[in-house]
Amino acid sequence: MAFELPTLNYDYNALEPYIDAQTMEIHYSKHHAGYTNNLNNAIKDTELENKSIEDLLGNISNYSVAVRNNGGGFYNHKMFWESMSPNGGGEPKGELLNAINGSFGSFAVFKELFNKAAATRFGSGWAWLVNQGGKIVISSTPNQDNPLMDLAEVKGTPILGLDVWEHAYYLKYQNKRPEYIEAFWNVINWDKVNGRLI
Ligand code: MN3
Repeated sequence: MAFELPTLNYDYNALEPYIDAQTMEIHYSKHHAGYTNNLNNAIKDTELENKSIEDLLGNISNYSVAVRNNGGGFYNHKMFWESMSPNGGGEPKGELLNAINGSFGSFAVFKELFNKAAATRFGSGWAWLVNQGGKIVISSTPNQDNPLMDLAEVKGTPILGLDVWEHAYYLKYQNKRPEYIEAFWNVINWDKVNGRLI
């Protein structure tokens, strides 16, 4: 069964001014659609066709570079779109806030460490908040890798991811990745992130 490009639950301009409509349109309809199509092509007529995306990623060291790059791209972007909302921003509550305070001491420290992970990932990649059985940690990965992959340095279940590929911000922010990272905090859907933890 082929993977399908997930629906975007808001308009391309819904996250403005933080993420501009043109970037959203190209990112979703070209990049994410491309990863989805290329993943399907990479697994077509193979034994991988009937596996879940989680199953593919969890055993990714056994598969081709095409499955790794496009399977990661398919999963990561789905999660990324769902992690944002026009009504997002503010601060997390409930279990997630408890977990953040437990791991990092405060929301402010967590934000600083996440920003640093996103800003210092060299080249293209992602910053993550990762659930390791109730304890949450921050990590980053290159390319379209993610913490579900068996070859990830920091493994666990990603509950928040930030795309720091240039295609995610260059039209609006050019070389100013830190400004894009700062803008992201205004659109994070904390209820969704909290729901992934519990
Ligand atoms: Mn991207």
